[in-house]
Amino acid sequence: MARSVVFSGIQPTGAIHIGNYFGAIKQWVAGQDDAENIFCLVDMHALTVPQEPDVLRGQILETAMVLFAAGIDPAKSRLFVQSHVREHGELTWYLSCVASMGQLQRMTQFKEKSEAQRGEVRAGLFTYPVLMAADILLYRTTHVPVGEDQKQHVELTRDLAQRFNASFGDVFVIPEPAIPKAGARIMGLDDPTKKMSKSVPGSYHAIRVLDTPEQIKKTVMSAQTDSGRDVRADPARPGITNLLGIYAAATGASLEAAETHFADARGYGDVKKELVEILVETLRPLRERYAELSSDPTTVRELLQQGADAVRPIASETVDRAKHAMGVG
Ligand code: AQP
Repeated sequence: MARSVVFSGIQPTGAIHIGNYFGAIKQWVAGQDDAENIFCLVDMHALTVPQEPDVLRGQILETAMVLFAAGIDPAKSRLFVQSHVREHGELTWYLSCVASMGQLQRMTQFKEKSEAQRGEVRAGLFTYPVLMAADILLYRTTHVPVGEDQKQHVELTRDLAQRFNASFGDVFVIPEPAIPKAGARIMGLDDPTKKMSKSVPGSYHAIRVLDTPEQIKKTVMSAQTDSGRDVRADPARPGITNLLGIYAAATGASLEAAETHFADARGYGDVKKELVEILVETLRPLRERYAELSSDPTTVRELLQQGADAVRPIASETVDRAKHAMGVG
């Protein structure tokens, strides 16, 4: 049977936090032997919202180092930067001649994000899902691990691929969304009703994987909690539910097991103290490997070039086939 090809992307839009780590990166590392994995630093996607060029450049390298430090192994998986493979932009054009405006207007993420850009909504934000479709289709991807919030974009990718194949012949593999099991959706510590995000400012919003033990302690101890002392997951008490979710994600326990573990806790303070210790220890190896890698950025840049060199021929062949099928090139 043909091996699965799994494509995953991450935006270099800020410091990687434990939501990215527990929700995605940790699972990417664990799945490296199960399929052919392609990991892409989607820097072109990052440009759909304003970025400072030098800051962005630094974030691309830092995100790569975090991924290698977390255990992405260049001997097993491909890790590269999207803009290093020109075919991403090229296929986007051909697919955008198949996509309809109506389809793109129905994307809920565009509606949400364009609210934030009120006044000057960028065309790139509108066509972002077509670039994402190109990312996926270039590599004959069979599976795309995505959270619920990105599922609509994978459906669009499938639709574009099916439409293209129906009009021009069998060029694209139709990918399947793979919704990860234990949906570890980590919320902001300053506001547990909002998803933890790289681009949300504020020192007490996120725990970054490179935070020092002191920073982790400060952020966890300042986490917003709810009224009452019961250590129990409950949608009406998002603060403690989030802390229990982080504990569960860090230890590999279920949410129920986390509740049982803290059954004798005297209040939120006990939970927070233990959480600090667990997070510091869980993230320690990553932080140490990052320190080694960051002393040798040249090697990391070389690894990224090798990743791009390895995937480019696949991308190039797909674009050539698509162009030829459409009657150009
Ligand atoms: N809070 C979260 N909990 C669980 N998983 C999360 N992911 C992101 N935030 C959480 C997962 O991390 C992977 C890479 O994310 P991305 O950079 O491609 O997209 P994102 O969801 O937009 O990430 P951020 O941190 O919220 O960044 P910004 O602020 O730039 O938008 C994805 O698999 C995502 O599900």
